[in-house]
Amino acid sequence: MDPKVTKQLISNSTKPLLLRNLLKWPIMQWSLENWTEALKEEKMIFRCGYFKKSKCPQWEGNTEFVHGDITYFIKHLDDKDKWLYFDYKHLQEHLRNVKGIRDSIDWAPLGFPEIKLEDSTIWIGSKGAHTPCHIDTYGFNLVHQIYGRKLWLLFPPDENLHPTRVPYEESSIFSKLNFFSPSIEDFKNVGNCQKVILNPADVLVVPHRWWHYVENIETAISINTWVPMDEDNNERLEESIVQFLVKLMINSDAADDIIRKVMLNPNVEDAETTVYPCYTPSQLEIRQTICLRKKWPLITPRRLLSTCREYCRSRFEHRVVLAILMSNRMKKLNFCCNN
Ligand SMILES: O=C(O)CCC(=O)C(=O)O
Ligand SMILES: [Fe+2]
Repeated sequence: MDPKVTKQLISNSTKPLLLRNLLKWPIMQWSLENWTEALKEEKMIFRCGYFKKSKCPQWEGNTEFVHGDITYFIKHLDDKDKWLYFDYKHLQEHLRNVKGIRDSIDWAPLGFPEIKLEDSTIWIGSKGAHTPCHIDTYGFNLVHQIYGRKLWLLFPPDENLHPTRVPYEESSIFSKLNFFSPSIEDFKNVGNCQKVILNPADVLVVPHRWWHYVENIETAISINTWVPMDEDNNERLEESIVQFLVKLMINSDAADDIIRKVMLNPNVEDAETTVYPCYTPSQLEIRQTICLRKKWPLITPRRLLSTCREYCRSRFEHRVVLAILMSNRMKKLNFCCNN
């Protein structure tokens, strides 16, 4: 198929799209021995989880991190009690000089020739390694299975999978549901699941804001890229408004320690010095873990926004608030000014 047509079909897709046996990158010929040889000089960090029942998902903050290398990974592949995941690694920062990877990455057959190694992310995991169910806030996702098989469970954006979120967090919204060791009661109202098992050479298109739970059903490697969308600007704007209003609230005279605790992330001590980068899922999960452990409320941005609106209405001239909001928007989201 003409890549331009493929690009259109992918970009317009509102349901997951599975393209079987499509991409044939040279690194797909590599055996585990070839991977071991190619990565032997690389320092790696693995998320180490367990094959055990747990009430909550195995949040990143609860799992251990192990520094090692590919030989360590291979040595532990048959462990019965634990799994290892070199996950969510931007190739721009990791393995970028490994011979063969850069030249292999080619999203052109899908109509995205401009996407290179710098915009791609790699996931290398043993059987059982998984990513708790979440929504990626920005863009849509192209996933290419390189080695082994991987299970994907997908749900439409409006399915209630019990999102967890605290202010100042973006990029991902995690579900409280534990798909790795599920309890039946938690899932009694969950439906509309689409199950996909990815084989090498398959491409999965995950549309904007679809929930996904992902688990390696054997040793597996995949590479993906999130393609930005116009909608991302709205998401960023909403995030910015949330940040701004929360800051306004917690710095006001009316705010007491309880409001601060509820509104701020557990590890944000001082709102004045807070900067707002895009947080990585690891930071996000660590925060969520702390939040869950301390039994602090997890608030959705929408609820927070309405709470903030009420708060502002009762204390400020509405127009003043709007003006501040707009200037804040211009400052923080300078891409808005350029559009
Ligand atoms: O492969 C995984 O474990 C998770 C992948 C994922 O969440 C993504 O590509 O958005
Ligand atoms: Fe994701």
